[in-house]
Amino acid sequence: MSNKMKAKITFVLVVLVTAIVLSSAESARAATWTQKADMPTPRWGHSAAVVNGKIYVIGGLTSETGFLNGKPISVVEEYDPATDTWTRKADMPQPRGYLYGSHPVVDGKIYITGGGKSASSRVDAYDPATDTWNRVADMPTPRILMARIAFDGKVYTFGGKTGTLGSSAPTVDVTEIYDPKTDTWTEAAPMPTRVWEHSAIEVNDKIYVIGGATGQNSIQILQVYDPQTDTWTNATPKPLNTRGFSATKVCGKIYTFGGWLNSGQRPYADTWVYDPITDTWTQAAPLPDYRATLSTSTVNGKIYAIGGTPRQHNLQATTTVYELDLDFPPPDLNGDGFVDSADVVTMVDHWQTDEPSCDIAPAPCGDGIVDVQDLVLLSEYLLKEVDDPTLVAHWALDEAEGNIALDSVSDNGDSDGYVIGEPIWQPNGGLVDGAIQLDGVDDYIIAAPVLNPADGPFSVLAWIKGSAAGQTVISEPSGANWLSTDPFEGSLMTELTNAGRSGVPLLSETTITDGQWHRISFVWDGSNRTLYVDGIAVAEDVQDGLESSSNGLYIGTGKAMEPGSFWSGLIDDVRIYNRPLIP
Ligand SMILES: [Ca+2]
Ligand SMILES: [Ca+2]
Ligand SMILES: [Ca+2]
Ligand SMILES: [Ca+2]
Repeated sequence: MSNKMKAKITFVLVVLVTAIVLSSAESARAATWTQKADMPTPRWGHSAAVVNGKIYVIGGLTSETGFLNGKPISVVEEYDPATDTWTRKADMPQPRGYLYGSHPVVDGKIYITGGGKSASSRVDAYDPATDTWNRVADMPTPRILMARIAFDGKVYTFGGKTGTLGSSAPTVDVTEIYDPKTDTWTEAAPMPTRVWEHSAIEVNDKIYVIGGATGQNSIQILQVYDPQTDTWTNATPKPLNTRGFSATKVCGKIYTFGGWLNSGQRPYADTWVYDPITDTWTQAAPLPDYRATLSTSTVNGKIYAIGGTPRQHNLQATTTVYELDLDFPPPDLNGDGFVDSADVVTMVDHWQTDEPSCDIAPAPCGDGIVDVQDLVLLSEYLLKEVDDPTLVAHWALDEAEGNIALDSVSDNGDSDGYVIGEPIWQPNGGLVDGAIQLDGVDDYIIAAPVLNPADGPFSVLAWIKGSAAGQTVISEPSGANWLSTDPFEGSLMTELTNAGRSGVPLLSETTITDGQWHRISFVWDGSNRTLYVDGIAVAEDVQDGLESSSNGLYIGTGKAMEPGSFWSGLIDDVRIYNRPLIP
């Protein structure tokens, strides 16, 4: 170890000791929805914007029977999440409904584009600092039900409907951009697929235009606009096609809530999360109630879902405010179930880098640099029980008898393993408490599927002690060998690879069948796959996706249970996380 590194670690330990003494943080909590103070004015089809940590809910429609009968309103209400209080602000100059989603904010001013019952081209700017309204240049194309987003000091608007609201109102493909500096509009490349009741969110300089409807029907589509090149591409659409949903972003991921399949259908409560880095969708805690045409806003990493309608007919306007407190994992960076000195060393190894799993502060999204702030936050978790929402399965293998290997994560027993072939439990012979000893002939454990490798970044880890090459630690029945050894040297390898003919196994040159305990792991971070042995990366390559599979898992035999693929030796503490680790 260099003197520089020693100095770093010494410094780190001083910070840690100080932080532990001062710390009074609670342990991690689970993702939960909480109902907050009702909005004074019930509404649906409104829109919201965040300025200086406060949410401004603007316009929308009141309860009426029938979609076309909603009455637009001009009411503006400010919600302060810090105090859970509402304040009435200056009305819009004219009532407007059919807005949906978020209003763009540029330089602290909120821009309300179009809307109305007949499509309007009017644009008003609201300044929360002075509680005043100011009309600006009209949009070229009068519209309702468009998507809009602020980016790089401009307001981007996409698609929507023009004319008078109704089934015959034409859907338009226009991309129109407003520049507040010059008070002018310009046109950009139109949307490849014209949609309405969609949403737009910007992440890393790309604008994701999600879902919506063509004609009367919602479609599965994710159109991506690049403002730098004025070009469109398609990405993986949300698995559930919806319109009238709402979207917001937290820590570079897009969260979408509710919406409906089509008019006349009951709204969904579903929450779908898109990760632009991996181009994958996952589900998260659903809304507490069915909602369409709601607004969602993010303040300090928490999401506020406001108003909207729970019904398909007789569109009842609501006043509800639900807060989603997201579930961020504890800084157990190496995935051993503890936050301790090993994690401190990992953080120090990534000091002054932008390693995402170490960049935890300021919570919840980090700031692109691993520094003292991150270490102080890590120290708040030291010596506390870790409740990790990203741990999706954990077979401790601490049993003393029987044919069930308990999964400590699932509370309904769904992922408990069935132990076959009469292997020998070793309650005192494991690396972490007990382990299981397999005979290399017909012993293995089978478990239900816990994670689809195609769904997003994940890590799989195990302690092993074995002595024969060609054997497998973890595999998927009729799928891939997740962690196995090559038949010649007993080096760690994986068959987890992308779909199609370009997929090849990843082989290390590190022998793990030397009869010693080794911590072996596979990590896919969304763009690279890496094999680790005892904390050292032993093989890595670029891999932008992994093949979809959900057949379950074998522990201790190969995907086809070939003779020779059965593990002869000990296996302990098998863990699967749905995030990338640094094992
Ligand atoms: Ca740890
Ligand atoms: Ca940081
Ligand atoms: Ca046996
Ligand atoms: Ca164990």
